[in-house]
Amino acid sequence: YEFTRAVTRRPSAGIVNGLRAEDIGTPDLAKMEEAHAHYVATLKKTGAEVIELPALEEYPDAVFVEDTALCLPQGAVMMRPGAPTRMGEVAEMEPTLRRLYDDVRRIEGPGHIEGGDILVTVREILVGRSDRTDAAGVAELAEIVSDWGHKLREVFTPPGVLHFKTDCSLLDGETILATKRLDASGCFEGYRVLHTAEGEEAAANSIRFNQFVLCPAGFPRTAEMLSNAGYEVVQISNSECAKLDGGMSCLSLRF
Ligand code: CIR
Repeated sequence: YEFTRAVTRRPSAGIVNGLRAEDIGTPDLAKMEEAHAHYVATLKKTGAEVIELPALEEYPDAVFVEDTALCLPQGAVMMRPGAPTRMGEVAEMEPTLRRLYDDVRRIEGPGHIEGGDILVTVREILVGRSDRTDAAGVAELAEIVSDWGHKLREVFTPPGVLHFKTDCSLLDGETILATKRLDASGCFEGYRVLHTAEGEEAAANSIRFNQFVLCPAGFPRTAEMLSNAGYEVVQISNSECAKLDGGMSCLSLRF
């Protein structure tokens, strides 16, 4: 949760065609751009360098850069998205990470894995199997990160939930914010877990970035619980990304 860099990508007009589990309306580009600018400004306010990549019209979901790579201190791993329309986003991200890292590896397949299913904690890397991340993808990542001395543990994303991190986020070295439904799976044993408030499950996709916890706006009870627990909460509008099942973590690579 302590980072010196982030990579983001500006949303494009293509977002109207972004993937979604359920159609709850068309995202509005101007509103998404405004929220995105607030998000980037908040990351920058911590003193981190934010590399802002240009919009990509041809990939409707390209604003959700988190799914394209895993960035660790030792190197970066290019993902292999389970969503066919998102596969090309990985090659668009790779040159940027090659400039920043000496060691860049690739998930070659046949498995699939998306960054949204990966939660890096201080002690291990948790990867949730989901509709986008399969056993072969997890196994290939496990082999790569073991070269770098990391332990990987395979867990499960609840049915009907897009990504593992849709339902959880790391708050500090020992604390995780999670929905009750995900915590009930037992995957966070040994951690301190704070639950999102009832009916505010979408607040689980927050991020701790240096001194701030960036939370989607509109979940007042969870935001209050976090500030009472001592976290400095910044609420960012997520109305447009939410239409595409996206949240705070999806919008950046952090390292
Ligand atoms: C998708 O379905 O792939 C995008 N509409 C949303 C991706 C959200 N990414 C994330 O949670 N890491």
